[in-house]
Order: sequence, then structure tokens, then C-alpha cells
Amino acid sequence: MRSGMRCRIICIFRVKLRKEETESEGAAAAAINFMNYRIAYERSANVAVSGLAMAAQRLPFLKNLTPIFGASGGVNLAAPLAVTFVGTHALSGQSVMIVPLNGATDTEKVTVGDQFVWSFKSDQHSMVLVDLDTAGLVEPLPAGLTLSGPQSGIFFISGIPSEAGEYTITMEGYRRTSRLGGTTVPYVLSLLVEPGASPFDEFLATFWSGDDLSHPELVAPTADPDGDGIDNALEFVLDLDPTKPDAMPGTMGLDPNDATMLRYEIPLNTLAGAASVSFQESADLDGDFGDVADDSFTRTDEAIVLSVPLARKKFYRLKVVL
Ligand SMILES: [Ca+2]
Ligand SMILES: [Ca+2]
Repeated sequence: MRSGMRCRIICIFRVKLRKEETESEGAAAAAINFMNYRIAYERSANVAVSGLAMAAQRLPFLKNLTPIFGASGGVNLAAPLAVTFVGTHALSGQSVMIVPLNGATDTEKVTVGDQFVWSFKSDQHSMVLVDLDTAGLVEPLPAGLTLSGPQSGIFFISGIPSEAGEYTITMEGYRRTSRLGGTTVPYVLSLLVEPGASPFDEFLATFWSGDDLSHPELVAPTADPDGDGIDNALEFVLDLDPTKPDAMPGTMGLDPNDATMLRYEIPLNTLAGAASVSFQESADLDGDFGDVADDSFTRTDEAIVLSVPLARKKFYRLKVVL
């Protein structure tokens, strides 16, 4: 019974191969090897005949499937799901494909803030339109990237990504703007956008390099290697030099519009916009500092300004959280 079943299946595929007239002898041999795997699986799992019909429809593509099976080896690769999910864009010869250019692949990586260009065309006709499958997402492209083209038949996904994440971009090209006929097989691009160095890290890298950047006593946010009492996080937010002693910057005086108010303005590093900056106050240096109310200071990209009623004695300090 077993040998009879096996023979019958192989015959089905030989007939199919001749009918299609698209595959070489090598492909026919590959098809038979592939079926041996399937038979091994089906004997153990008792899969119904419908599974064979599915495999038969896939026959023109077997030449492309076999390297994937060969890499997996053994009985495992006989699982029907492996057949179903082999990337359709990798199959050639039967359909119009989207083809990445300039050595690009379907798995790419870019860092936030870096320029990214991924160009592609179709392997047969010229595409005039490309749709991005949103797959339920509002925006299939990472923030900062756009789809453009065609320019001489070439489309581009390009720009400077601004948000880290893993993106699956499914695209489909059309020969006509009506989207009728001439459609490519969907192409799936997996794009990993890695977070870039933080502004604080970049700040440190302008003062130290190499191994120094891995020494916490030099580069930790709370370190104060120049001993000026201003830790590195503050040196960054105030745009000072963490390797040379600095005085605390800023101007203090009466508010020109209200002589009962104290005004203390401290310039800030415009690259530290993501850092939290606020004031704390205390009646003496021994007591606990408490947060100054939000409406008592104003922060912009360039400065933070404290505005509080004059007091006989009060201590303020700047609080920074990177
Ligand atoms: Ca310092
Ligand atoms: Ca300093």
C-alpha cells in the first residue's frame, strides 16, 4: 500500500510538470525529493488528500522551495505550514516581482537619524503605482520615511527615520493606475529601525572617546570628573564642559516688570529638550528640598526662568532628569 501511494503521487507530479512545461529536469528531481518528505510526514500524521492538491498547485515553484527545505533537512520540513508560508516574493518565473536594487534585501536595518534609501522596480513591466499594505496600521512606513517614484521606473522608500521599531512593509506594484492587471506579487520588507545614540551620549562623545566612554567615573550622568559640583547630566543640560570647572550659569535679579518678584534665568542646551528640568526650593540647606510649583517657572528650548516672590532667605536648586 505504501509503495503504491508513493508511486501514484510522483506520477501526479510528473504529469503536472509536463503540462506546465516550465520546469527543468533538475526541478523535476527536486519535486520528487520534496514529495518524499511530504510522504514521510503524511504517513505519520495521516494528512488528507487535500494537502496533496495544495502541493500540486505549488509545483511550478518547487525549484525555489527546495533550497529552503534543504537547509532545514529531515522530517521537520514536511510540515504543510512550511509550504504555505514560504515567501511568495521569493518565487520567480511565474509572476511579476518587485526587485530591490543596489544590493538591498528584504531585511534591512537603519538607525534613527540616519539617511535611508531602499529602491526597487519590477522584474518585468514598468510599475506606475505602488500600494503599501497598512495591515491594519495607520502608517506602514516608519515616521520620517516616504514612498516616492517612479523615476525611470524606479520607486524609493527613503528619508530619515525618527522612531525606533520593527516595521513590516508589504508593497504591491501595478502596471496601471487603475490597478487592473499587471500586478506584482506582494513584497514584504522587514525594516528594523534601531534607536540612535542619545543626545547625552553624543555630548559625552565630544569630550571623551574610546575606552574612556565606558568608565562610569568619567561619563556617568551623576559623575563630576572636573569637580566643579556640576554633575555630567547638568553639564549636558547647561551646555558646559564636563572636563573643565565651570561656574553655575544664569542671571539672577528682580523681575523688571514686578519688583516684588525674583527672576532667575538659566540658559539651556537646545539638544537637551527631552530632559526634564525644574526647580526645587528649601528654607535652609539642611532641610529637604521640595518641588517648586510648575507655574513658578517657565521652560523653553533655550532657557528656564524661575519667577518667585522675594523672600528673606530661600535656597533653590535645579533638578534635571535625563
Ligand atoms: Ca562637572
Ligand atoms: Ca564643568
